[in-house]
Amino acid sequence: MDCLFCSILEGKIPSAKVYEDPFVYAFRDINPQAPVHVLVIPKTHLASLDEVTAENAEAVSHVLAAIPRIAAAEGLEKGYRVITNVGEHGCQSVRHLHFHILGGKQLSETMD
Ligand code: DGP
Repeated sequence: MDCLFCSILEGKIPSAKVYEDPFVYAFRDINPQAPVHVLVIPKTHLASLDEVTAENAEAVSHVLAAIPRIAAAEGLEKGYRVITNVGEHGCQSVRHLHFHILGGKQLSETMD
């Protein structure tokens, strides 16, 4: 399977690691949209949130549990935004489930 983020997980493509545990990997976005822009991914390949079910949701729960710890380590005590893009209308460009953490400045009120 040809997946960019799986290649990052395997170390075939370098990345700026921010956090790692047995289930989760987080690294800096190559094209940051905010002073802090971190991508948080499950080590299990899921193409997007569309593939999450009750049976595999544990992989996602580890990601969600890691996010506040990553945000705190990044100094985002004033707040941050978490986004996951899904599919064409969501402008998802990498088909491995990932959550963007954006922060380090006052973010806009609009999300579209
Ligand atoms: P999305 O549009 O939601 O699928 O976000 C994909 C993000 O992945 C986008 O913000 C740019 C980032 N990205 C793409 N290729 C690479 C890469 O090779 N390394 C890193 N660190 N980020 C990447």
